[in-house]
Amino acid sequence: MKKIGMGLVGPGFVAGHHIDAVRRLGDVDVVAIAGSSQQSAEKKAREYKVDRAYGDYKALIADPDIQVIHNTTPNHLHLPVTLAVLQAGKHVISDKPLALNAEEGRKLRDAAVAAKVAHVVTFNYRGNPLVQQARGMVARGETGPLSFVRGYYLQDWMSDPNVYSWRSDPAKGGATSALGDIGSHWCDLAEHVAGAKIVSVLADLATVIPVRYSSGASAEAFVGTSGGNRQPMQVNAEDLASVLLRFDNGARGCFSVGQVLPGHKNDLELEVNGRALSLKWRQEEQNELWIGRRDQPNLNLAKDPSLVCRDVLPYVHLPGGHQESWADAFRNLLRDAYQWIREDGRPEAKPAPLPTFEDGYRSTCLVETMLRSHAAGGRWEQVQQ
Ligand code: SOE
Repeated sequence: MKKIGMGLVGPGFVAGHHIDAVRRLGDVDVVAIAGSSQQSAEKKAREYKVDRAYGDYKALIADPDIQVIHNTTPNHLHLPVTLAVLQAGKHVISDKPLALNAEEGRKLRDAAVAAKVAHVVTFNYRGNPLVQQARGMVARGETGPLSFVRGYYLQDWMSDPNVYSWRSDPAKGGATSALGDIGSHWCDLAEHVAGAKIVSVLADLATVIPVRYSSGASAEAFVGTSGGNRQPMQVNAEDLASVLLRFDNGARGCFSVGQVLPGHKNDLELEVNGRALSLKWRQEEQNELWIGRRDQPNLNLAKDPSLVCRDVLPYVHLPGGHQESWADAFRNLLRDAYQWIREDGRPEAKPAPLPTFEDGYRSTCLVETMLRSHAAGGRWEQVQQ
């Protein structure tokens, strides 16, 4: 089988996980990476054992050995880099959020559809086997009609005021921080599992740490800080938010996000309550799905190929009791993406769970509606798309 040539632009925190995941697929060749300068690209290329390095992403896009480009740059570069990939007629995998705002998100969705290529946004929690199990149970009516969808996505890596990341800089991260970075994951997962769309929101946002201290370099996610000469930086974007939700199937919901909550590492939880039963999944205990009932004992369904539904089996790689993890779910998402790429991105060949630029655009609309709701003093706002 001829290998597919892959190139990556933006070798920061998540880039190594993209490279690791595609290497594990076996039929993808990591051809090159592009960074902000030739020197930094070469350093990263050595680290990731990639042969070619480009200091200019346009040169990487023009490389004839590359058919698919992963965009893992900070948010403000999503639009120019991804548009250039689409203009070159190449397949594209973009990190979330798809763009800085809904206007940019729409541009990218339209350009992707017009380019007739595969376009994927990394809402990677969809790749977890028990997420797919929960989605199937809701879709088959096992939960009964949903009345409530709730949860949270909490982290602590921004609790230290010495963490100043591009996410806090509106020019690079956009007007939002926690909602765009991790609220986008939660809402995508909630809609994906519930099989329903959020139609209106009421949001309350807060900036717990309004002044951060920058060393000049953008802090990587989850990496601790060290001393040095630091400049105070005013931060206006939210690092904490709570949102009430209404869904198009009549369900109500709510979720909170925060990145300044000590002890919460990557604590994403989603619970759906149907009239017949409830389901709860937590990212940090991702090998179990809680099933809650009123008239029978509650139980924890283990991620075990002999216990999950048949259509979930491609997402499970190890027997029960053998824990699978974030990286395995990430690889599942990219496996689906490359399956679509092998089909040349034909819309009818897209694997059903795979998130596209349509989902990425939708997410930018949801976050924008939440910002609007908060700015209006905490008012119900309809999602416009
Ligand atoms: C940082 O908050 C981050 O890396 C997110 O950007 C990812 O999308 C999430 O999966 C883990 O946390």
